Amino acid sequence: MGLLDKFKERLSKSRAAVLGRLGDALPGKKLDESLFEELEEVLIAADAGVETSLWLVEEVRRLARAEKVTDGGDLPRLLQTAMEKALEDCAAEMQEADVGPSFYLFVGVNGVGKTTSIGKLAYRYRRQGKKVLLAAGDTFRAAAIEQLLEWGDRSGCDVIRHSSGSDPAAVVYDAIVAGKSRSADLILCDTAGRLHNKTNLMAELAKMTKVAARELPGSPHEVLLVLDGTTGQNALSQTKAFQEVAKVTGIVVTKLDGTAKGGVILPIVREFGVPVKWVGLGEGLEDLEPFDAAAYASAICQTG
Ligand SMILES: Nc1nc2c(ncn2[C@@H]2O[C@H](COP(=O)(O)OP(=O)(O)OP(=O)(O)O)[C@@H](O)[C@H]2O)c(=O)[nH]1
Ligand SMILES: [Mg+2]
Repeated sequence: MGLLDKFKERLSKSRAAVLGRLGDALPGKKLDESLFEELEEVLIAADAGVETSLWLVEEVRRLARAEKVTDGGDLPRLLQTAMEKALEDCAAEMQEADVGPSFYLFVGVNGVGKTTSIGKLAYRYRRQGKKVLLAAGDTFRAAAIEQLLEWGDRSGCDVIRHSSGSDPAAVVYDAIVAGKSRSADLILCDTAGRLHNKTNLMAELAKMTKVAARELPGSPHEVLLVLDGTTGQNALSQTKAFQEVAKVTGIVVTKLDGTAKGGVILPIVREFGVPVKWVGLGEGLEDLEPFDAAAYASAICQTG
């Protein structure tokens, strides 16, 4: 299945929340203020956020005027264009080290899909022929290390680990030493799920970053904030909180399959200016895809 088809299939509930709510009766309807108002309500209900929804409607209004379009049947196409514009700065490229391994740190609150996303990404990079090491930086939750070991098995990657309860910064140190001596291309580092108001856990994150920067200058090359797409607006407050304590360079939005809240990607990108780099579209090994703004906009706005 191609990327566009996969986005269309997995984002079908989010499409239903936007296009489905606007109704099949768009063609023939007048593209007037009452339809714009309806669009605004639908976008807000689909978790696009108030500010971004207003921006999208204004953009659609502007496009309609410029193209002298007056039929409701054109609305999905105009909305698609507006969404693409909202997401235009969203290049999914991952930053890489000039020499030595690239070190990527995954952060986020509990249960959002950090460990799963690491496993999927490891599998993807392995298939590209890259040498990938996993670092079991979640020493806090019981069974977190075993869970990462399992993903190591599934993706064919070694896991650097210490015992449960040990200092995660020491895991970072060892993973970087191992990564250098084994000529790894990538180190993907797990962390414990943490609430942004737990200061000790946030301080721990700072220490991990500091050790990485010291042992591997230029790292972490990416700090990826993982957000659960099913939590809608909550994802926005998490982004704000994590941005205040960590240099978030990209976002992974998980669990977009089977949720109607996929509109949340729009305000994340527009209001925080952080690119969404990856999206989780299911629980399988191959269900992490690079975020593609055009495919996303098309999946939300096009039927058939
Ligand atoms: N449907 C679906 N489920 C997902 C996706 N990504 C992760 N999950 C599920 O979400 C649950 C939590 O995933 P984890 O990877 O353990 O989350 P975590 O952030 O590491 O959790 P903690 O380590 O407890 O903080 C698991 O049951 C995953 O299978 C996704 O893209 N789609
Ligand atoms: Mg985890």
